[in-house]
Amino acid sequence: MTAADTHCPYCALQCAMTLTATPDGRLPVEVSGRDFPTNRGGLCKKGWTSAELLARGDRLTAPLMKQPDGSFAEASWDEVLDRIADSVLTLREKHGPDAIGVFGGGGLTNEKAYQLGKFARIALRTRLIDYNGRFCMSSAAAAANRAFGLDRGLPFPLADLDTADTVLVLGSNMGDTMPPFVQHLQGARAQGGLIVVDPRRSTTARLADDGAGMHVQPVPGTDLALLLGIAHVVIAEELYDRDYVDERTVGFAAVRRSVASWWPARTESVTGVPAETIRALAQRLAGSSSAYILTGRGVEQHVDGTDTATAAINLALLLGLVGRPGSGYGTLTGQGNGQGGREHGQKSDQLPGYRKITDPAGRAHVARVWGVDPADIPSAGVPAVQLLARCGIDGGVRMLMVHGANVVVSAPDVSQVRAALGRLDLLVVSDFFLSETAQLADIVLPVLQWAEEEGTMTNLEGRVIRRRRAATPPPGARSELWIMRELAARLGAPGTWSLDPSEVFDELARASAGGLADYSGLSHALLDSGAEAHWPYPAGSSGTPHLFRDRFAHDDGRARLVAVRSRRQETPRGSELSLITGRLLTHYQSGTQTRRVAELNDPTPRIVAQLHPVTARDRGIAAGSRIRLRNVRGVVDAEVAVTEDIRPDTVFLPFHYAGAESANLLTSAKTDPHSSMPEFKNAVVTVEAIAGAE
Ligand SMILES: Nc1nc2c(c(=O)[nH]1)N[C@H]1C(S)=C(S)[C@@H](COP(=O)(O)OP(=O)(O)OC[C@H]3O[C@@H](n4cnc5c(=O)[nH]c(N)nc54)[C@H](O)[C@@H]3O)O[C@H]1N2
Ligand SMILES: Nc1nc2c(c(=O)[nH]1)N[C@H]1C(S)=C(S)[C@@H](COP(=O)(O)OP(=O)(O)OC[C@H]3O[C@@H](n4cnc5c(=O)[nH]c(N)nc54)[C@H](O)[C@@H]3O)O[C@H]1N2
Ligand code: SF4
Ligand SMILES: [Mo]
Repeated sequence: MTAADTHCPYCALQCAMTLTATPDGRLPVEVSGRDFPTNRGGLCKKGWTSAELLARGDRLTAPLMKQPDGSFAEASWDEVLDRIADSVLTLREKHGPDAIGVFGGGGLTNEKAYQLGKFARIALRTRLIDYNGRFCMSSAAAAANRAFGLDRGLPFPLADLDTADTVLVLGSNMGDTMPPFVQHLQGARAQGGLIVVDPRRSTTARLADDGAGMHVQPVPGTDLALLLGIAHVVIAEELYDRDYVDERTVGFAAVRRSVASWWPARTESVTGVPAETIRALAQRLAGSSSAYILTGRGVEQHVDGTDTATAAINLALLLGLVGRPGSGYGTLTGQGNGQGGREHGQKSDQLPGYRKITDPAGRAHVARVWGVDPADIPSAGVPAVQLLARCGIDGGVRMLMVHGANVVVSAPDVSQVRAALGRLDLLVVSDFFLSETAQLADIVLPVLQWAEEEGTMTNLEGRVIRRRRAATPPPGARSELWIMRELAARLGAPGTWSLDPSEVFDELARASAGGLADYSGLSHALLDSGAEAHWPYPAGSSGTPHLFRDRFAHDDGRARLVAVRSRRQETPRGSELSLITGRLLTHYQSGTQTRRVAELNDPTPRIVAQLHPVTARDRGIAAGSRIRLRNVRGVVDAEVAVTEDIRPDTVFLPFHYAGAESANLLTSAKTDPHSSMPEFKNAVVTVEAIAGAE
């Protein structure tokens, strides 16, 4: 047996595991947990069962081409690659390069994400690339960039949390979404200092029971007001850290003015959180010797998500938490490579190393590494929602390539997305299973799964880690590096297109040199030697586990306190309810992977809505019966779980299900003006019993 030390294919905690396979790499592969600072040997059920997917019979093993009758037929690689290249050349000739779009993913390795950004710009020559990370951490990223001049999920190693006495968790449910994370909250729980803000009594909120802390249950979408209210108390009661604010920040006066009118009683009237609780929160945070503020998707996936994350950062800065040992602010990245996936050029406005695509010096540097003229690098594209909306419209995108996303399940307002994809001349989807998006494709390209490839990922702490190959891929499947090289050759593209992930990494490292996310001191060999590798890791350095200790990344070294205002979001009227969406323990994202593992799927094979008993009674809805959620965008029928865990004015749906059970039939494609994050966590719906249903 041979063993490979690697990391889980799923979330950003990137728990360490060892995969043991037969010497010839044949299946089955065994999974065991491995000691590592984030998981300390623990894995959640998704990690334990991850290798099952390697052996699935419905794995894609040959390219597929859509037939006139709508069915798929297997095709040779030459056939599909020629057809894709021909389409690119024809469309480019007829409509210009922006007739072609690329949609990437935060699950891709750094090497693939880097190569995809380069492929879009200098092989396809389009400016239109963006990715599903836009749906994930973009609001927190925009807020951190604005405040600190740099965005890394956690600017400190996760293990720092262990000794905290207070942790304020805003809209994250890591008890379900990153179970091994919970061990890092034990210190705060022991001190009675775990504070969880969530309209739902989530698994994580429950961890604050029995003296371990507090669950604060605001009206959905009012977190910004709540944070302004806490900041009001911090300033009014002079609980803020005056020296820190003077020495390390700018913008205090404007923030003081912006929170002046958010006295506790007014904040209570908007958020539903009692005024005494708001005061107690401010006092607890200010009185702690070791406090952390963390945000998750619950507060970020809103049209005011950037401002809400900004308000959380303002609070952390007022209290002097950021960059100080034993305290901090951070956001939890989501996808396996949610962090690295956006540092190397998949984002519509960025080049490798987190460079702005509009920065002439950055363009010149990257152009040198790519072997092209800076003028040959296109300008900024458009963010994910806008990219999807351009599909098939006049003068818009005619061909879309999707790598690592299942947009007809996970994008907002999915009936529009489905219609848009249907209007394309050519949809090309790379995946290892026939996802719902792949089912709509004209061409499906079978690619490798995590345990079949080498590469690197960057976890929620900005730590760069190695993914290692443990199993032989099925004959017929190809690496995405190979697909890009083949297409680049057919398109006569400049540049080098290596198949070797370690060579691609070296090029990425050079391209990132001097950028904010500088990987230039890193290589596969260095990572294999066991080096701790938190970026920025410039050549000659030993990395940066702790950011902002001495200075922030703005030119003057100071953080920006940014005054933000609470604007009214769409709120329910009459008998309408707020719909919030989120995740379940055993499903992952659009479910392509986890719906295929019996142990993960069987607990919740169908969509179940959470509804408060009073709300159910008012509508004549019995526990376990079926209900209909409806708004202007769509209709979803679901089984109902009647539970006091949710506010009476709110209904919760998981978004892991496809087709008629997709929660995103109801969500809106309106986006945040700073981050272009859609409003996943707040929609208005009516809820009724389905007549005749048991
Ligand atoms: N099991 C599992 N784990 C995962 C994933 C998965 O799909 N399944 N996905 C991974 C990814 S990509 C991500 S981004 C992370 C996400 O991880 P989390 O951010 O923890 O996940 P969510 O369940 O989307 O949202 C967290 C909580 O936000 C709450 N919420 C909803 N609306 C509001 C609001 O207006 N205010 C507040 N304060 N809270 C609100 C929800 O009730 C929910 O409990 O998880 C990662 N881990
Ligand atoms: N309503 C609602 N919607 C949401 C959210 C929410 O909270 N509520 N959360 C949003 C968030 S945070 C996220 S991150 C998105 C995620 O949404 P999706 O983009 O749909 O995420 P996945 O299901 O992980 O899709 C990844 C697809 O790529 C495939 N895949 C995995 N690895 C690779 C690879 O290396 N190469 C290729 N080519 N394919 C690969 C998988 O099989 C899968 O089909 O959903 C967003 N949508
Ligand atoms: S917490 Fe995340 S990384 Fe860890 S085993 Fe579960 S899915 Fe994998
Ligand atoms: Mo995410």
